[in-house]
Amino acid sequence: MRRSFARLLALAATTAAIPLASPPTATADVVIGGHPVEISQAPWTVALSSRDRFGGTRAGQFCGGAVVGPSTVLTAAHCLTEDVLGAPPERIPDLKVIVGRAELQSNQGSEIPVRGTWVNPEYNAYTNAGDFALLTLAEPLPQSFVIPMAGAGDPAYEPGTGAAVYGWGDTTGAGDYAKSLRATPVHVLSDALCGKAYPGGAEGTYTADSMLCAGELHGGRDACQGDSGGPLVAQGKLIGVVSWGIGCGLAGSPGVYTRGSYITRALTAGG
Ligand code: 4AZ
Repeated sequence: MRRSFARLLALAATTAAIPLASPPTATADVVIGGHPVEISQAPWTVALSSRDRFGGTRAGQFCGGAVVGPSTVLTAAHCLTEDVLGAPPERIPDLKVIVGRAELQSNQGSEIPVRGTWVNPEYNAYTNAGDFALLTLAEPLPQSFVIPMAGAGDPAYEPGTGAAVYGWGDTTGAGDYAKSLRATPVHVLSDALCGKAYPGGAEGTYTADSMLCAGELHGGRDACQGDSGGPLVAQGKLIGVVSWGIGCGLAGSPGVYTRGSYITRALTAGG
C-alpha cells in the first residue's frame, strides 16, 4: 500500500541509498510466523516481476499474485500504481508473472509476459478500498494452476476459519525478504474486530464491504511488505488478496485483505 515494499524498492532504484522506513517491531518470524512451501503445494501462487524496475537479485519480484483463470492473475491494485512502478504498467515492457517457481533465483517454472492489465476503477488509494487488479497472461496456463474463488456466503469467510497466506515478503518486519516462497497460518477475524483495529487513519480505513482481516489475536503471524497481491486461501479457495495493515505481526493490527467475494461481485457486475 502507500508505504509498500515495492514503492520503497522503486524509490531505492531511482534514488541511491534511501533508508527504508523504520521497521515495525514484529513479534515473530511471516510471511511472519511462516514456513517454506514447495510450489507444488500452492501452484496458483505467482510472483510479479520487473528486473528493469526492481533489480535482478530477487528475480525482479515486487508483489505476489494468484492464478484465477488460465490466462488471468489476480493481484492488488496498489501493486500496479505509478507510485510503485514508476510508470503506468503498460510502459513496463518486462512486466512478467513467474509461475511454478518457489526459489526466486532458480530457473524452475516459467516467466510469462503480461499482455494486459486492468485495475479496479473503484480502488481508493486513501482508504485502500477495492484493492485488486487483473493481469492477462501472454500464454495460458493449464487449469491445474487455477484456484477457485470463494463467492459471497461461502463458509470460508466465517470468523475463526483457518486460512494461509503465501508470499516472498519480509519475514521479520525488518526488511528480510524471503528468497523462497513461504506461507503462514492465520484465522479470519470478525468485521467488528477489524473495524476497531482500523477505524480510519492515515494508513487506511477498514470497510467490510471490500475488505476482510486475518491474523492472530496476539499477532505473530501475518503478511508483510512484499507479500502484497498474494493469496489468502481457506478451504481450498481464494478468500483474499494481501492489501495493507499497520506493521506486520503486531498484536491488535491484523493484516487486511481485499475480500474475495467483493472481487467476484465486482467482476460479475460487468467490471
Ligand atoms: C505492504 O506494505 C503491507 N501486515 C502488506 C501487508 C501488511 C502490511 C503492509 C499486513 O505491502
